[in-house]
Amino acid sequence: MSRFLRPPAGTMITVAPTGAESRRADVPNLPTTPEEIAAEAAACERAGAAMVHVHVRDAEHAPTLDLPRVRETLAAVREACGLVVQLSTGGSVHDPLDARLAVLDAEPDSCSLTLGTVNFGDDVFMNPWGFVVDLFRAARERGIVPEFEVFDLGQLATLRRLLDREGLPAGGKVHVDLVMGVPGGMPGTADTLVACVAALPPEVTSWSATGIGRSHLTVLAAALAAGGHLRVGMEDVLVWSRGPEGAVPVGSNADLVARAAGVATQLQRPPLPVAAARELLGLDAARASVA
Ligand code: KMH
Ligand code: ZN
Repeated sequence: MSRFLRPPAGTMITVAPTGAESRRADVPNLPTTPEEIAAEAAACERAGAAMVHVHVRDAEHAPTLDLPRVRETLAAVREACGLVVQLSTGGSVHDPLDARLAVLDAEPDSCSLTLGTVNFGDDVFMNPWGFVVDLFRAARERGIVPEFEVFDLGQLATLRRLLDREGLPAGGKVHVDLVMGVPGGMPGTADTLVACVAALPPEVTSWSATGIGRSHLTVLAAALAAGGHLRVGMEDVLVWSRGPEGAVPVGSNADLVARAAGVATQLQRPPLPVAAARELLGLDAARASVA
């Protein structure tokens, strides 16, 4: 329980601006072009984010893992801001495993690494054990730091198995993101979050939480209270508030980051600067391990 007694002094805020699920036709302010994603990332850095979780879209705004387009998007983000760049290896539920692995060739600072297969709405998000191991090894060979995405509590047992068999990732830090509230995954409730935190392997050096859809604010508040970091963004939530007048849509990713930063600051866990996030994630050590 000691991790509850000494919460981290700051809050690392990750923004996930785009995702693979929402259609631009339905969400006109969803950033999808390299320029839009880069500009949104820069605005989010000013609002308090330290890392950006990037999904790439093609010229028709559809999800793509096309490597030249991935490289172009990453280059635009790096040109526009100093955020830690995390590339999604989850892609969309329709992407083949080999293409999801190949995005590491774009050399992001970090990559998502989901620890198991999960129902995902009416679809299935495939992450078989062999793929988890391949992705872990490929990231370590390249000095890329994985963020372990956990959609269900049982996936923490898979993290235990992975660390036992493969050892620590590049850089030696172990960062977990609890993704809560996906239809098919664990619910986005405070008691579920606390159960996950209690089940984190001792090698875990930091964790964050992401509340999908209606669970967004519950998970944000619970994560801060339990000593975690945050992920917010239009990949995860498109409704800013609900009231008698109906649902108010999210204005921008930077609005979501600013709200999270404000709550974190009120709780004396202000946003971590990028340099502190790099240290937290072991990025420089990871890079040095392959230099
Ligand atoms: N789009 C989801 C199927 C990740 O980025 O690694 C998977 C996802 C997780 O978003
Ligand atoms: Zn994602």
